[in-house]
Amino acid sequence: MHIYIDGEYHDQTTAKVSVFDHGLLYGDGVFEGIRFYNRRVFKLEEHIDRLYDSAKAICLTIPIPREQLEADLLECIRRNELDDGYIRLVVTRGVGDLGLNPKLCKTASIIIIAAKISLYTDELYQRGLDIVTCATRRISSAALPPAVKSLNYLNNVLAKIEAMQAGAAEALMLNDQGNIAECTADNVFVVKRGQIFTPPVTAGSLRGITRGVIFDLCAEADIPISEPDLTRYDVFTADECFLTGTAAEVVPVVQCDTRVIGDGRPGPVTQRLVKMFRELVGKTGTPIDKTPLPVHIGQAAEPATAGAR
Ligand code: PXG
Repeated sequence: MHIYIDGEYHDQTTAKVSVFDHGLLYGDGVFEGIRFYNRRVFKLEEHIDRLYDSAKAICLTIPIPREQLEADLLECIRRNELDDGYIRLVVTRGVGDLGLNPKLCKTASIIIIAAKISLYTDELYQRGLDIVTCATRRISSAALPPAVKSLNYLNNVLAKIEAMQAGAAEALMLNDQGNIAECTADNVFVVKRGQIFTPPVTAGSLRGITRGVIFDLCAEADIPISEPDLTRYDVFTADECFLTGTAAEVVPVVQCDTRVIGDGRPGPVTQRLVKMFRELVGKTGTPIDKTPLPVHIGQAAEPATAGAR
């Protein structure tokens, strides 16, 4: 594995960060999880935009321009010789003092890992997930803007532990008002009488890029979609439910807190969106391979020297 750290490549055993890195000491940093399919990076611009926005929101300067970061990311995938996979792009505050003050960290560190990922088994995608509501509430947006994809995932990790302890695949996280925010790394959608509903991002969810794709697909397929506040009742009584995320993609949910959703099988709207999503990821995205410069017919491939003229 070729892992990028601040412009240099390391293998898995030598790819290390300092114990003084504030990403480790304080969870001070931001990240993105990005997929590539069929040698194309899915929604690269959107992920890079979100990364720079997250960084800006926490006053973190990413030390290279976005064009350079994109080029480095594509190079990292090429070096790892993968056609399909997952990128973890991390920007930490960098090495500093044993104190919170981020000003003492001279430069942010950039890490790029390209690897394979599979979150759930094929069988779970076919059958659908069981989820449970967890007692851990989503951190209030007044405490930490949920739009910032920060290295602070303890809130989500605690929720995931609760789900695992209950034998469920995912945890449904509520906000301080008791409305649905999201799952631990996925946005939540319900289908009722042919319409799709998902919580507004102001309810405490990340503005997921896959969530955005669902809005685009709904527009294309003429499926009404809106963002009202949702409660557990809406999930229990939904005809269908599904989750979206870069890692999870689009995954059906068939049970929540022992209530069977719909007829207990992935529903037609979910299946249609899964199919549309699969088609989209297969045919769109930023090519990993460098595009060769066009050679125009009748034009010499080599530039003519002065003497030849
Ligand atoms: N909510 C949260 C809290 C997330 O972390 C999503 C929603 C879905 O967003 P996207 O943009 O991916 O549609 C996420 C995404 C991982 C992993 O390794 C986590 C995410 C993405 C990729 C990998 O657990 N979180």
